[in-house]
Amino acid sequence: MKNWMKKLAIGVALPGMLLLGGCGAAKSGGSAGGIQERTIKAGIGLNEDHPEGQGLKKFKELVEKKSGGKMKVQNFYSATLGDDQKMTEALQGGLQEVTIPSTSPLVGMIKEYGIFDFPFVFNTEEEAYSVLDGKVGQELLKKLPEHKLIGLGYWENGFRNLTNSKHPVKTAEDFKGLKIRTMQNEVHLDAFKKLGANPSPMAFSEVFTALEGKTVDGQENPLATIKSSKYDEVQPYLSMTKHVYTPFVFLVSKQFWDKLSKEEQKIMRDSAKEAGKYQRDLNRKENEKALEDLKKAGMKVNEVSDAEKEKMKEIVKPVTDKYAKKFGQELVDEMMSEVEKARKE
Ligand code: TK8
Repeated sequence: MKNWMKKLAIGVALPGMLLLGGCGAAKSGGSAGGIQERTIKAGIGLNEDHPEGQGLKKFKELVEKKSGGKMKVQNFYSATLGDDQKMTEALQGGLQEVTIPSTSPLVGMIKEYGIFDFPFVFNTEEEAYSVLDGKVGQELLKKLPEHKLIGLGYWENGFRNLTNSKHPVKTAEDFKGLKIRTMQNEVHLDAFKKLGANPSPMAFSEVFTALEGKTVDGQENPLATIKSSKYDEVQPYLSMTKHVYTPFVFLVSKQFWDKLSKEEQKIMRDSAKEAGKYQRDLNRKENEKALEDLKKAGMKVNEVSDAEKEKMKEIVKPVTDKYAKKFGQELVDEMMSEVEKARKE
């Protein structure tokens, strides 16, 4: 390069670099090829020891390896960057690059995500995967870009079970009068009301304190979360209600995504997928192990019979019928036929 050209190049590049220097993620990119130095801030609500935390660690390893160390991922666990909703907004505003929230608190933004909140739809994780990784789940990912988000697939939160400080929940009757924290989600709220409980929606990071201070009697989450969040310290009863399956959705800020080259986008996509497979496998194993650990920790665990679950399902049917209309009956039917198909396989 001739000297004057160099000077010109520096003269043009320098002010731009200074301007953008404050936000590591926002360096020049565009859809040309190549890999640039990038900083990716990734945050989740759960702890590092949770399978979601371990999955995020795997994602970091993969991105850094595939990019030859140029793309760096900084992980933040335990809602240190905020709760699911707050981090999602940070992605929309371009202030954070990655988060992996439960789909449930996103229903205020994309109502159709509420179909995953219908109780007793899935019996096994595999049934859920067939819907999430199939047409229904993939169509829902396409709704994200208009909300300034990119979805790279689904990880697993899992089947939720109820814990509380009052009594074992074995029958539909036993929900009556229990003050239960729910996610910020209208289907959950209405379903628990129908069961006669007294639900109160709350961000995840407030739950431990609310349980400890007895603001609420109980909460519901997958076993791995109950263990990782140490709810056994404040909740004597664990009832295996398995009433609903919650997916995580892997989100990237669209502002950030649009700056990435095709090659960089592929690194993100492949890493999210590979780490997602790892995360789901680990999650299923951890949910099994967590049950034993929670028993050892002294929680009184009870099973709920299929007949009682059937009763609970009947009770909440008016709620699912109402929301099926709101979210789109066709979409719900599609989900159900996917489940039927998976059940036969
Ligand atoms: C963590 C949450 C959590 C969810 C909840 O950020 O809020 O109860 O189950 O896993 O997404």
